[in-house]
Amino acid sequence: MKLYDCQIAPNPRRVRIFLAEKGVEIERVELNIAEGDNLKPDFLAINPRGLLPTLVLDDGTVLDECVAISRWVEETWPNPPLMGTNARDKAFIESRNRHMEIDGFMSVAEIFRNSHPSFRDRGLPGLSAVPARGDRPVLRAAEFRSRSASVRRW
Ligand SMILES: N[C@@H](CCC(=O)N[C@@H](CS)C(=O)NCC(=O)O)C(=O)O
Repeated sequence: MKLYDCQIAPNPRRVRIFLAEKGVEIERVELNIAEGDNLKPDFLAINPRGLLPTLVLDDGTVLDECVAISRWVEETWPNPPLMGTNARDKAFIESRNRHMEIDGFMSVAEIFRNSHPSFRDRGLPGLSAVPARGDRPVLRAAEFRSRSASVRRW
């Protein structure tokens, strides 16, 4: 089993935090996104999306997406449970995770990808940046930030 990782990138970090909370060690292969390691043919043969984190299981199954990898870890090492143990908690955690990803993370990623020159042709290989039209991603990120400050804690 191998986890394709990148120390400087936020999505791989989410999985590293999840693994640390679980106390689970997985062999890691460090790729340097800044140098384009993730866009080289060797890695694109593993994950054609060219995105990290990517986990390759012992049976050859390739999992990408932080939440999918975390789900696999949660089911494989159930303790301590991090994704809820009953219907209410599982649904609550899933809903908060989607708020964070869709409202927060994606809007910030759109701003970054469409405005930072280093990320012109990144995100998905071959898909170039589209200069942001209007301020919608900025407004979405600000809305998420203000809503998060007042969200009910559990
Ligand atoms: N939705 C994906 C996002 C993965 C993603 O965008 N990863 C970034 C690092 S934070 C990446 O691999 N970028 C490669 C690039 O920009 O070339 C997930 O949750 O894992």
